[in-house]
Amino acid sequence: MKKISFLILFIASCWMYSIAQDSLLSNVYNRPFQSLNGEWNYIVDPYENGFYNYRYEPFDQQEYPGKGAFFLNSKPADKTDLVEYDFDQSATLTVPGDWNSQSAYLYYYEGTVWYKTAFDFSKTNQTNRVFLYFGAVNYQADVYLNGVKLGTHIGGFTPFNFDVTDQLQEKDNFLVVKVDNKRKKEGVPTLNTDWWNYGGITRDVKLIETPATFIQDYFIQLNPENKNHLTGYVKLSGGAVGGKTVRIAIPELDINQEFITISEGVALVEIKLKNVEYWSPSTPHLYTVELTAQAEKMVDKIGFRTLKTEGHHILLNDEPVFLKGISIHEERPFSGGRVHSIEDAMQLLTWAKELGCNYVRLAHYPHNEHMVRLADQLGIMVWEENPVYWTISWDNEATYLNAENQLTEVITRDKNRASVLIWSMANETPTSDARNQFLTKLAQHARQLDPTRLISAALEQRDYEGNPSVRTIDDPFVETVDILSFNEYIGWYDGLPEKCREITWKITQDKPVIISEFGAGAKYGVHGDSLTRWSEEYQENLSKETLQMLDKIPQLQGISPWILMDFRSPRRVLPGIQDHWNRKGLISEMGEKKKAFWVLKAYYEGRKVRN
Ligand code: GCB
Repeated sequence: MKKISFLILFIASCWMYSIAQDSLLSNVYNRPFQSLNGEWNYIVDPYENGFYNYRYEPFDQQEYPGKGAFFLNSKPADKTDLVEYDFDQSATLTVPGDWNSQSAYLYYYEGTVWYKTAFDFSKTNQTNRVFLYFGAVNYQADVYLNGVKLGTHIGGFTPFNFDVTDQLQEKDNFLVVKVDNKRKKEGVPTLNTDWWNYGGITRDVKLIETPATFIQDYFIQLNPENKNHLTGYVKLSGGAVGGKTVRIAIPELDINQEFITISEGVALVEIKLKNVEYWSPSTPHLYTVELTAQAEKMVDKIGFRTLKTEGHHILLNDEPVFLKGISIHEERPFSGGRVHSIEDAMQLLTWAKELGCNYVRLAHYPHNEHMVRLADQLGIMVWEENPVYWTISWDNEATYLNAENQLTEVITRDKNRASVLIWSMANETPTSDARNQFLTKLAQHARQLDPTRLISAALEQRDYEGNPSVRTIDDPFVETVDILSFNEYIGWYDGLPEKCREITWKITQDKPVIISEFGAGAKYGVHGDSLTRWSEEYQENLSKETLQMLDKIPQLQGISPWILMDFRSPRRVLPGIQDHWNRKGLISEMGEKKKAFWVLKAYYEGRKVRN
């Protein structure tokens, strides 16, 4: 009975995909591609002169836009011709990469920058399709190929693609992208955050070639109710997709099975397994999974494990697990800026490993795909988060749809990663009816797309019945989540470190508790006694006090202190200390370990697996 209900959930989830994401390709790192990374010409356009005519009407909605429209990449026809821009004479930025850390003039810039690149492309087979894929563009991208608008994407941290088969030429293609990172009240995130609003084409850009009918997406996971069954689906797109054969092979497990697509190109998958080596932090085994459909064959590396909660325990492969974690921003060590390379992801996760972590909270937005793929390989469990942060416009339907779309895109990208345990809906959002409805709807959406993961959100703690020494989570959203998580800053924003000794916790729900944040600011190399703000000693002392306090929560199943490395934030202005850096890192941006690093490492070395 349970198995049937699970299958129904999966069927529902593939239907959700066909409605929500008609063309987003998954597994882009294992498909044939041509990279468009490199040096792109750019024009800074604070007044959006290349987008609107002087009556403030968008050029791309005019029948005859005229030469002022930047997406046309116009050139003067002769010496008398007036064209007031020239991409080819403009400077270049490296793609992928944020603009703020590539040019001193753009360090604080928030607004529109136009990017342009040129390329040739030859298909390997004339009947093939070609997709133009962006790993992420912050925040809004308007994309034009050879003078034709392909579309607009909103949301700075998730992938999107366009089918460009009909627009592509063999020679002299020009691709123009208008990137706008202005913060907006109705945006996701909204105006106010505590991180740098890095603008630009921040992740890989590539042309991906597929056969006319192709594997768009698949979801292959262990059935949480049965450790010897793989359950999921493969979804074909392009042309007539019903009644087609899809083959799944896992050579190491002697699996080679065929399935037939039933409708909308979806083939439901049920595979019996024997002798599986389950994925876990101590055995991060990944199987090579081969998927074949029509003319296409692709591989992925997938780990198999079960995940559920039982009372206040988190069970990984039926064993309780304590999440020894650290929060991470997608900020590049040493040189600054947004992380986008495998090397940078490796540096951050290597530090997490050195700290003794088996878990990372990727705050406060979806990080690049390398992070989760490396986490799969390294055996690090992951919390992924939607950028619903602080004060979103809860009543605005477009804001909700934007948040839902960003969530759909990250789930589409990462749902086959064994490391991903938790989809977090939001961070520190103030309760209200509109907010509760917004988050509940979002959580329902996540569950429909992915019935195998746990749902959470970083909530807030407060006084229990007006008593400041007893703390609780008083938030209607606790009913919806699988894991109770909250941020707390007792001893930093709330009193001094020794206040931790007075606090007791009254959490009434029998669900696992993860402390999603705690911490203190310290600048590396600043020393003082344990009550001197910004000293390493204060941070060290508060870490010790906090860990002792949190250990008294009976349901405690994990922590992810704030934060692995110092990160840029325009909110942090204290001269000589912050200088636009949030200093709560256990490691400085130059890789120097502060005293609190060793406190947490020692705690993790001695930490029991279960409470
Ligand atoms: C928080 C936020 C985080 C901030 C942190 C801080 O609660 O979730 O984004 O950076 O506090 O440093 O104040």
